[in-house]
Amino acid sequence: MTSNYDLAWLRSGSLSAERMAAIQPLSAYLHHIVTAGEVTSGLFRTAVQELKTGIAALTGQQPTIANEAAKGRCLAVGTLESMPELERLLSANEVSGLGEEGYIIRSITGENEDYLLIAGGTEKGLLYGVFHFLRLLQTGSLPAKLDLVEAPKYQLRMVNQWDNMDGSIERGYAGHSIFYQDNKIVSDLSRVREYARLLASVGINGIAINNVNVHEVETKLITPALLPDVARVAEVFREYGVRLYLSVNYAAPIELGDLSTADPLDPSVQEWWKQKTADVYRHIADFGGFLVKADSENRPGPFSYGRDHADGANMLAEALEPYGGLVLWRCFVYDCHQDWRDRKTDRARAAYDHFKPLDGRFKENVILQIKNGPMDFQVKEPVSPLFGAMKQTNQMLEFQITQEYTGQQRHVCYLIPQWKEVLEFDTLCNGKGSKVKDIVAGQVHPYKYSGITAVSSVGDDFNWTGHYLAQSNLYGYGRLLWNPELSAEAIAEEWTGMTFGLDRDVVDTILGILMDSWPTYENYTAPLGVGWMVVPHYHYGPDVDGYEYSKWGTYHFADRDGIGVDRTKATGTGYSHQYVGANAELYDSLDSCPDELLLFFHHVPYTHVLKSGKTVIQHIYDTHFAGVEQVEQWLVRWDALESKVDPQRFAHVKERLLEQLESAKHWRDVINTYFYRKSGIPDEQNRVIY
Ligand code: GCV
Repeated sequence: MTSNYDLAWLRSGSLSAERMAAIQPLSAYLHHIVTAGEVTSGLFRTAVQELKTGIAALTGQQPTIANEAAKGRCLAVGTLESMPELERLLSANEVSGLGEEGYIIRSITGENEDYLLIAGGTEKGLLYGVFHFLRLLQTGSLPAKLDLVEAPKYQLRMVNQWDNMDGSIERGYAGHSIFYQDNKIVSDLSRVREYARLLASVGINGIAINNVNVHEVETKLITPALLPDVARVAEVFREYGVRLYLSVNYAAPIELGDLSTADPLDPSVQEWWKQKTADVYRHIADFGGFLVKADSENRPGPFSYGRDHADGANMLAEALEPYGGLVLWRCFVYDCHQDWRDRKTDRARAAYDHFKPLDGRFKENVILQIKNGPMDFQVKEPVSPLFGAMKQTNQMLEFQITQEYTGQQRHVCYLIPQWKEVLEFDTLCNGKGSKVKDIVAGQVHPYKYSGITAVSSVGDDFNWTGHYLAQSNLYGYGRLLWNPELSAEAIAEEWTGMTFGLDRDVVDTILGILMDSWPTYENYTAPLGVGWMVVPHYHYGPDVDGYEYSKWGTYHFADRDGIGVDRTKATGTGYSHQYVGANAELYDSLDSCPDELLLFFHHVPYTHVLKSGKTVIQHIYDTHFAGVEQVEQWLVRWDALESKVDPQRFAHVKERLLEQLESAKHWRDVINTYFYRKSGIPDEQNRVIY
C-alpha cells in the first residue's frame, strides 16, 4: 500500500500482522484526537495534521479531531501553554526539563481519565513528539503503557546545503537541487516542503540553503531582489520548525558594486552589512544567521585587509546581534597552495593554528564551525584537536552526510559509526571525560551556542539520496543529534524497519550490510588513515598519486622504502602535540599509535609490524582482498531478499551493489599493484596482484 503519506522513511508500508498486533492494545485511543485549544499556529497545525495522516496511513483508521478537553479514550495533544492541566499531570522537574523542544508521551490513567498524551514544551516539541509517536506505530514498537520523556542533546541541529542557484550541487550525488533552477528559487516548493517534513521527522531545526562557496548570483540572496523568494522558502521550513540560514560571500559589498572594500574594520563596510541584515530580517523575522567560508580555498575574507577571523566574524555578528542572529564561521582554513618539499606546513594543523590563538576574541553570537576531520571528511582521520581547545568561543561540529569521499552514494557506507567515534572521543581538554559529544553540547565549556551541522546528501532524485541505503545516513544523522547515546546499530535497525518493513530477514540483512559498510569501504580504499588516494577533484575511484604531486597538502609520501606522514613533534609537523596530554603521547609514539591511524601520524617502512602482528604491506594486501570479498558477500545476501523487497527497490540496490563491487575490485587492484611495485614485497598468500 502506498499513499500521500509515503516519503523516504515515512512509509505506511503494509498493515502487517506484526504491526497490527503491536498496535492492538492502543488502537482504541487512536480514533479521536483532541487539541484542547484552538489550533492557530502553523507549527501546531503541522503537528496535528501529521498525527492525523500518520495514524490513518499506519493503521487504516481515520481519526477525528476536536477542539475539546480529553474525555474517554483519545489522544490528547498540546503544549505547556495550551494545556493548563499539564501542571497537574507533570512534575515540576518534567515541566522545566521539556524546554522548547522536548516532549512527553504518556498514558494518563486515573479515576476518571484514560487517554494518551503527547505534550510538547512548545509547539516544536509537540511536533517532535508526534513524529516519535508515529515512529513507534510504524515500527510496531508501541508499548501498551506509554511513558516517554525526551529532549534533544544539541541546541543547533542543522544541515548545510551546498546547492548552487544554477541547480547544481557541489558534492551532490542525488540529482539536481530541489531549491534552485536556472538561477532562481523554484516556484513550486512542494519538494522543499517534503524535505522540511523529513528533516523535522528526525529533529533537525536549522538549514543553510546555499553553498558555502557563494558565487555571483547567490551573493544576491541577501538583497531585496531575491529576499521575497528566500522568505517563501523560510515559510515552508518554519511550518516544520526548521530555521533558515544563508551562506554569505565575504566580499559581497564589493561584488554587489556598492563599495571598493570589504575590510571589516571599515565603518562603511560595517554599515553596509547592517543595512543588508536589516533587509533580511524585514523579510524573514526569524532568520537564523550567516554561514561563512572565508579565507578558505580561494574564497575572500578578512586576510586581504590584514585582519583576522575574529575581526571578520565580529563585524557580521554586530550586524546580526539586534535580531538574535548568529554567525556560523567555518574553520576549514588552510594553505591550499602548498609545496610538497615543505614538510612543516601541515593542512591538518591549520584550523587549530589559525583559531586557537583567537580564543576569547569572538562575540557571543559567533560560533566556530569545525569540520571533522582535520583534513577533510576522509574515511578515517583522527578527531580535530580544535574541539574543546577554545574555552571562550562557541563551537559546533561539521560532518558530511553527502558521501564525497566515501563512495558518492554509489557505494553503501553507513556513516553513523564514524560519527559516533568522533563524538565519543575524549579530548581531555578539561580533564578526563571531556568528550566531543559534550563539548559541542556546551557541557564542557559553557558555550552560549553550540551544536552539530552537516553537509546534506539530498537532491531531486526520486529516492532523495541517489542510493536507497544512503537515506540511512540522513535519518541517522538526525537521530544521533537528538540523542548521541543511541547506538549506530539501533539507529540502523530503526531506519531499516521504517523503510523496508519488519520482516526479520530483511532487517537482519540490511542491518548487517549497513554495519559492515564503513570498515569495508575503508578496507578497499586508502589504508591506515593515510587518506586521499582518490581521483583529484572528483574524489571517486582510486588514483594513488593523483594528489601526491598537487598543491593541496594531502600527501602520503609513499616511496620505495615506506609510506605515511610524519606528524610527530620531534621529526615531523608537530601536529600530534595539538592534542592534550595522554592523547598527544598516544599519537606521537610509534609504539602506542593505533594501527588504524598509523600512517596519518607516522612515516614507516612497509615492513613495519602493526599491533595486529602483520606488516604494513601485508595489511594493505589483506584488507584490499577482504574488502572485495565483503561486497561479494553482500550481493549474495541481497539476492536472497528478492522475494521480500519490492522489485523496484530490489533492482536499484542490486545495481548499486554491483557497481560497488566493480569499483572495490578496481581499488583493490590499483592499490595492491601500486604498493607491490613500490615495495617489491610479494603477498604472503600469493594472490593475483598485477
Ligand atoms: C564547498 C572540500 C570539498 C569542496 C568544499 C570544501 C569545503 O574541499 O571538496 O567541494 O567546498 O571541502 O568544505 O568548503
